[in-house]
Amino acid sequence: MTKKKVHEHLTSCDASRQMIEIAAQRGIETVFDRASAMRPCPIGAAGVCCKNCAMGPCRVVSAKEAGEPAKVGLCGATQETIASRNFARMVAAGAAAHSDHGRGVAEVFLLAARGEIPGYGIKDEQKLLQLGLDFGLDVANLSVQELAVQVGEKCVSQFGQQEGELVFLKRAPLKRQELWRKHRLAPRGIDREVVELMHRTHTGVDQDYKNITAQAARCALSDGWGGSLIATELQDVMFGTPVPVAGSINLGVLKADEVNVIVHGHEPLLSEMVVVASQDPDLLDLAKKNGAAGINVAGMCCTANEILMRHGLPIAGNFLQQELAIATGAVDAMVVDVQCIMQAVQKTAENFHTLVVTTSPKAKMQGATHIEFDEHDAIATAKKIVRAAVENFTRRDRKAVNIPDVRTDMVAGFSHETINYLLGGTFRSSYKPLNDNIIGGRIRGIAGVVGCNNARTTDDEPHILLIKELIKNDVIVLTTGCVAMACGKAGLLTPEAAKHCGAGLAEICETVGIPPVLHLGSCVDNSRILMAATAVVKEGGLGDDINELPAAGAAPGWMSEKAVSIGHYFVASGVYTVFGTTFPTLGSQVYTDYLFNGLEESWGGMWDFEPDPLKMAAKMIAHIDKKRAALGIDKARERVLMDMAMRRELEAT
Ligand code: NFS
Repeated sequence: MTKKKVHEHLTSCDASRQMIEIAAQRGIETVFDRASAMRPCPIGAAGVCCKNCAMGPCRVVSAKEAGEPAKVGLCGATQETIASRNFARMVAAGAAAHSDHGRGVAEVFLLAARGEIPGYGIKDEQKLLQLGLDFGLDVANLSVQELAVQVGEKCVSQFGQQEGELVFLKRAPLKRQELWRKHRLAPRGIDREVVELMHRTHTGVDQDYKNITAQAARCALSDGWGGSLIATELQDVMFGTPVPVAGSINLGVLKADEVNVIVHGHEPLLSEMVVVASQDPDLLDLAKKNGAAGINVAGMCCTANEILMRHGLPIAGNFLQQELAIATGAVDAMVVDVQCIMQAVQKTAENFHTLVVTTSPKAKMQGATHIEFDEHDAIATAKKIVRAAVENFTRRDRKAVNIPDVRTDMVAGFSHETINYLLGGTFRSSYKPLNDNIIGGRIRGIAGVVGCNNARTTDDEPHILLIKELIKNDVIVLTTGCVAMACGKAGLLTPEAAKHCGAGLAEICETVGIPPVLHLGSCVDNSRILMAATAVVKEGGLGDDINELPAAGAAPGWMSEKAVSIGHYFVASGVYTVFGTTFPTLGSQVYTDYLFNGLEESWGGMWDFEPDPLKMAAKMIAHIDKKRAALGIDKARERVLMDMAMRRELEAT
């Protein structure tokens, strides 16, 4: 294979391909090089390496692989126990990451509500009111500020709550709530479930894989219906609930003649302020003095989704593009906070003038410049960072700049509230039109396609193949995270993408003017998908619980522990959820079989694994059709299809 061919296989993104080529020419190592130089450990990848005590690590490979009887660990732990513990610990780490993000937002929200920090305010009073009602507050007799303080206190208390249930569980369909109670899956408090899961997976504690899986669900639910939901809701109240907004995406959004600041990571607390600082007249003057035409703020990873949805600011790229962005030589500062930041960005930056700025006390990086985010004076921190970028612009080597001329238009910002308005109209906002179209068969079902990019598969490719196949089959897609960005790059986030749809979905998109793939935000915003699914159930006509909906979830290119937590809370909420690329329990047949086939009976949702995106689509569609048949609405779709076929036949004659 020629070098070019090798690179073509790495990504389906044009801009990335160009930059991989340029990085290779310059001898700059990237994740793609490291992925080809190092194979994943097959035992660890399959979930059967136990390193939870110092008698190990014990590698409990199956008889078939090792040519000998299935082993147990030194303590006697079986494959299924070890695989479930490893799986559960991924859930715990993922839930902790999302929830700690949520806690950070809640703390800043509370400080802002108390008037202790400048710069943050209330942008969505309606949502604040809703939160007040969720917490049973006396909303009628409280001022906005009093309400904000009480909501902030209640949200913060959800993390340390020891008894009872998380308040937002009440938003779920009643049947789901009862199921959670019956199976003891209802989370008591967010931190408590993470701690208990870590305890139970310590060596010599919980030995029953089913029991471990249930606690993993309780922990994951404390993420989806707790920490993540709190993050989403409070960010909306503070920064505004997203409405559809046009933007552009890919490395081509970087500007050769402007100061480029990339905000990379997850928490919008600081990036919102960086946006404000980039418009500061003094800093703009300084930029001009330094020879720049302006200050260009672009996002990366989930921070990108946040600033696009709320400000229409461009997205430089998704997870696997972070080193490639720096390799353009045009990034004056990459500002990072927490999660999904490769340590390699600093090494890449050392080939250029790029300043990597860490901002969180939780996430420092050797060699990077640390400018700690002080929420008491967020604007001052943001200005300091932007000033550093502007000053650094003078050090840019213009001859080393290579910005691929690749960018795509997209529409983002479909909160579940917006879907309500768009489909039902401002005066009769409701999910009824969506439900009616599902019942009538124009829309076959709903898919949530979310998650990361993984250097073990062709970058972006499985997401796009899967989603094109789904929309071709009239399945409307809700997306978040790095998959949402992959869709943006591939042009699937515009109403024109209706051309890829089946006749039924195309008709809806054309009538309403929406893309067939709706960008709902960052990964914590998967909570919006839960809310949308719940709204569809509550609208009526499609069953009484989420597991009765003609719906399915997928993460074709997942890589982070957060994705496992997300997957598990979707499964525990009743969703059939398929992962691609790899699955972390395959070394234990017993445990994998339990996740794939054993859970459905009690929870209504279950896991699956399918690395081929087209087969993955077929499985999701088969599940959707099974649910349509159970609801008795399969006939409606057959009629619609017949109508279309007849119409085509008529047109042909
Ligand atoms: Ni989600 Fe967002 Fe991307 Fe994966 Fe990372 S940025 S929180 S974990 S890689 S989708």
